Amino acid sequence: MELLYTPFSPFARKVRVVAHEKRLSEQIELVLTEVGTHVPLCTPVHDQLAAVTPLLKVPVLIDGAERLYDSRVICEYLDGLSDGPRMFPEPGPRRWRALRRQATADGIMDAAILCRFEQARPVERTWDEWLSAQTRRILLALDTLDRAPPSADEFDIGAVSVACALGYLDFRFGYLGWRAGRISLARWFDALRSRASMQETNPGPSLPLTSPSSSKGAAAARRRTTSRG
Ligand SMILES: N[C@@H](CCC(=O)N[C@@H](CS)C(=O)NCC(=O)O)C(=O)O
Repeated sequence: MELLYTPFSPFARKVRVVAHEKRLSEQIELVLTEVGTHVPLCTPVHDQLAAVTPLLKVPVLIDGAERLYDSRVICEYLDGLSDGPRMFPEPGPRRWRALRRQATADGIMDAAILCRFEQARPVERTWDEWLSAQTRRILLALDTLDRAPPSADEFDIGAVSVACALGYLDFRFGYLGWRAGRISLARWFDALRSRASMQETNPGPSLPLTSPSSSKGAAAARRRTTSRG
């Protein structure tokens, strides 16, 4: 199998964590793929991606004739491929809880990535209200997760998604200080970070804690902006 990915994509990380938990990592070749605002549309790079996904986003999993996207679909596909721990519980309260957590965490990642694209614009074209609206969405979702974080025995797709969202906030949005006032969620995440699947997919050291709302911070955030999530 081939996984089209970028190293910092939290959505690709979800897939890589699930692959690790299902003991499938060795069967998956990681294929570094260019995506993002810096790649002009209608280039050969986009044509290659368009051949496997009309959405021009990673992750994409290629398994023989299968072309699978997005992260939710790929994770469920991998869950069915091996006997490793079950990531998508059977229908019932536990499943809906896991899927709702996945939706909440994916929403955090979507909003965070929209912020990254907005921060990549020239200063004079940055839409501050839009950035604030996305940030509000992230903070509200974090509050929801903090009220009922996954329990220690729930390392399912909901927990994986939440862990990847929080890891991404630590990596790119340290200035948000998401742990403040969210003790339950912070404790849960800090206990889980040592898990092998999380360690092996860690994007590396966090970037400096800089707020793009200050002009200096904005310049720094823009300098750090890359295509990779
Ligand atoms: N809902 C999708 C989201 C995937 C996504 O947003 N991927 C980002 C990288 S983190 C991407 O490829 N963005 C490229 C673009 O928007 O041009 C999933 O779950 O896989």
